[in-house]
Amino acid sequence: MGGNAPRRHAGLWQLAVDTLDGNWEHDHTVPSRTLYPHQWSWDSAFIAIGWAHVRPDRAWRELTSLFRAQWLDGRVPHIVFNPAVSGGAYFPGPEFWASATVDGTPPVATSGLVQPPVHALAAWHAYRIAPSADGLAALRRLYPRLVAQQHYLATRRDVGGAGLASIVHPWESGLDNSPAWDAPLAAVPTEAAVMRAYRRRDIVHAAAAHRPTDLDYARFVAIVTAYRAAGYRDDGLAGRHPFLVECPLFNAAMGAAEHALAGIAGEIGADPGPHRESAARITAAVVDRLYDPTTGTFHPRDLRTGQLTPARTVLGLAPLILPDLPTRQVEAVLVEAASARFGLAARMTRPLPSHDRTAADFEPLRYWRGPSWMNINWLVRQGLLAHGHTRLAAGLRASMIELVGAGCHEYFHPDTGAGLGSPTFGWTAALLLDVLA
Ligand code: 9YW
Repeated sequence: MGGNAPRRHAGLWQLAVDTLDGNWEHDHTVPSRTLYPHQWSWDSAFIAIGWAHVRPDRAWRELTSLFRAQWLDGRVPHIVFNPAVSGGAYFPGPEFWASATVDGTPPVATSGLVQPPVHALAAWHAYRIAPSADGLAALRRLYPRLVAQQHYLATRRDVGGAGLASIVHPWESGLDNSPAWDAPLAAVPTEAAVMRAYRRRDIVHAAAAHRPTDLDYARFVAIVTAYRAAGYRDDGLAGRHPFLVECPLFNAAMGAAEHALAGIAGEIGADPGPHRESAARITAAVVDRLYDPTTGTFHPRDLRTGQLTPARTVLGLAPLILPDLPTRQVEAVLVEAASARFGLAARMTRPLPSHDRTAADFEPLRYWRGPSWMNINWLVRQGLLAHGHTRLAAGLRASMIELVGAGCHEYFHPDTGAGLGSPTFGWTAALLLDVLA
């Protein structure tokens, strides 16, 4: 194990492997034993990439168990609940989501939301790390499910009618309390009664000052309540749902997934052509709908107002993962990334923060409002590599390795590098293995 780790990082490599091992749970890996004791969708994708380096069998089991919980409509739920873990261990738990009451749901309890579709990218990446007959068989099994996932997003979630998927909840972005959601969230009606009707579990395990606020949570719960009341159906969302946004990261992931599916299709003897066409359409729509030439970066579009949301968060850099992003937008994103807002450079001390460092609402300790996260930095690094910016990619890589020297924390103080949140976090460990290899 770890035979391909550079010797000078042997200690870090082992720490990452031990962290993944400690979080492994019969057929999946928990993000964190305390905060998140179930299976999370995009965590599993990132985690599979790490497993591919040391235990490829677990990479395939991870993705297979997640897609076993796929709904009949194609959605891959953002949480798959482990029935062996007490329902009260995480809020909102299985009783709150009540997935069993909805037609077309799997036997296991799940949430009704999705997360950024980074799974095809992960499956393709994992296979190229560890190509094998078992891996190929797993790709064959996963392919129709990955296609169904994309189909769900491209059809039922195309609320704006322009070829992009809408997210119906900030949790679907994966960046729950990003300042990107402040404007659309402010319009979500919240009754005081909602705030008293439940008890948060996250602040039992993590400092409240590092987590979303109570008001954020009240709105999170109110939006799920609305979606659940409509049976998690997507028809008519525009007329009734309180939160509808086209997110640049989510849609860039959807486009990158089509590129990955083209690769997978070629490998398993299916036709890559339709995936290439979908990829080109998604990239064009991301540029057309979410790029703002006045700021030179990408912004979420709030479908309630039709406006781009003003915050310049790290979400704006995510379209770099689209290999066919036009040069003009690649260059603009590089300018944004290299500005004082994010600090990308061939020699950089700290990885990218989750929010604009120069903004008045930058909060270095609070979750997605400032701290640095490994998964976002990993995605941006993939984008830099895809566009041939190897020196910047190397600078980012070095800063990521240095950061995790503090331990496989969930997120990190963007200036001091101090570890925050869970100290043994799954995707931090997994993506550390990938950048070290
Ligand atoms: C929550 C598990 C998840 C991640 C999300 C992150 C957080 C759940 O944890 O959401 O309770 O706040 O925001 O991206 O998948 O690691």
